[in-house]
Amino acid sequence: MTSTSFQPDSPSAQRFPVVIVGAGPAGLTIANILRAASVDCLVLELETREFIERRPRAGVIEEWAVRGLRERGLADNLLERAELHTQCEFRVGGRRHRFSYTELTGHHHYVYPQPLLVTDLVRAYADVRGGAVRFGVRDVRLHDLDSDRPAVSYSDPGTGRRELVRCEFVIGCDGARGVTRTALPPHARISRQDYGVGWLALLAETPPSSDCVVFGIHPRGFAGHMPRSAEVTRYYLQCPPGDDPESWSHDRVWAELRERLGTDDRPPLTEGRLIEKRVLDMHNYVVEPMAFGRLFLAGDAAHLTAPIAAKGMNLALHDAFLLGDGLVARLTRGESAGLEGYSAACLDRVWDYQEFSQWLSEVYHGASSGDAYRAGTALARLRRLFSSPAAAASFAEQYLGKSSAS
Ligand code: RFL
Repeated sequence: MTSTSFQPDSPSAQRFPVVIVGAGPAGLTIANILRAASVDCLVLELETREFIERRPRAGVIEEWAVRGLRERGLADNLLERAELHTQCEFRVGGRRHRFSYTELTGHHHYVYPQPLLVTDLVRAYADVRGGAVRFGVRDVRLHDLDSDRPAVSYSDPGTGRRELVRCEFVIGCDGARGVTRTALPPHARISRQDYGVGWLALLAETPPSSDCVVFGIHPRGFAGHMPRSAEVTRYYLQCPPGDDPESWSHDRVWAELRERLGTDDRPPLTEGRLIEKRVLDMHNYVVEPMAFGRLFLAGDAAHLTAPIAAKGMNLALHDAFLLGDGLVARLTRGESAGLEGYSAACLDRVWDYQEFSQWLSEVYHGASSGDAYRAGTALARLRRLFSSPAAAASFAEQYLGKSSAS
């Protein structure tokens, strides 16, 4: 392992059975599962609590994930406030194609903004269950991962001192830019895939312009419309990777959205102030296995899926349920099967969702690739989706996350 031994500034190390690095959906869900079983843990988070409770990101949550949260007492607000989505719409060549996945399957999506879920999870963990968390920590480092007594050190934001925490398990939930992935041993395999496109991710202070998610397939590039709430709508515009968000003025954004999402039989989009504007380079990676000795990775730290099919947070929750339950079994009953099977059980779903994202990416981006062959096959996929009940059923299953065992 690339972890080191370390002497802290403080004379005595803190002790927790589990240290979780990162307070996103994955880390906070695991922390809640542990606390509910009276297993102590410490969550170390780089940002402030206010920041993570406002950070806009995901919105679409799959039914099995909500069920998992509900069974763990973590979905009360979500069930009260989330919207149910039952259909989506493809706009191709100025024509609209409705896709009612609930009609086909009886199942739906929940839409609940990620910052609300994170707020619920922090409250449940820190305020209700009294769990330990340090916000604003700096320079987290992992130590002695190849021993039975690993440790994590960090710089305390208040005192500036380096603190050491001894533990039995280190849980890396620090997302795509975290530090725990840098402690992987050389035999860890990281598979990567780059779509070669960027998405300008936008949040607009405006009500949705349609009652459902809309995918615009256009020769100028993909555009997406994702309702988030009555006041806020997420939009996406395909752009070159690494594009400067500042080159996208308010007028340019709305002109491009109107062009790529326009149809003859719908009123124009309702414009509004853009409250988030950032370019995401569309790429994926998967770390295999997701566990190395006493280090376990979960969520985006272990695997990134570009937000093409809205799968990342769902995968983070799936990992969290399995890892939380596995840690509880090990630490309260001495049963190791859950932890031993953790990586393989997660990776089945991870690869299933990766494959679907790749399929969908070609549908979104083929038409604007400049390659007539790719454009032709992308349109063939869409025609099959709109005309073949078997293709439609298969798409609905994957879109809803029903294809993997839940
Ligand atoms: P997170 O949420 O990134 O949380 C990681 C946490 O770790 C902290 N951290 C550190 N803490 C301590 N020390 C360090 N060195 C640290 N480095 C980082 C960070 O501050 C953060 O608090 O990871 P997690 O928990 O794995 O959750 C993953 C999800 O956040 C992610 O997959 C989704 O947001 C992806 N995603 C979507 N997923 C869905 O399932 N449905 C969607 O509709 C959806 N839409 C989206 C998305 C992601 C997007 N962006 C911004 C990439 C839309 C967008 C625009």
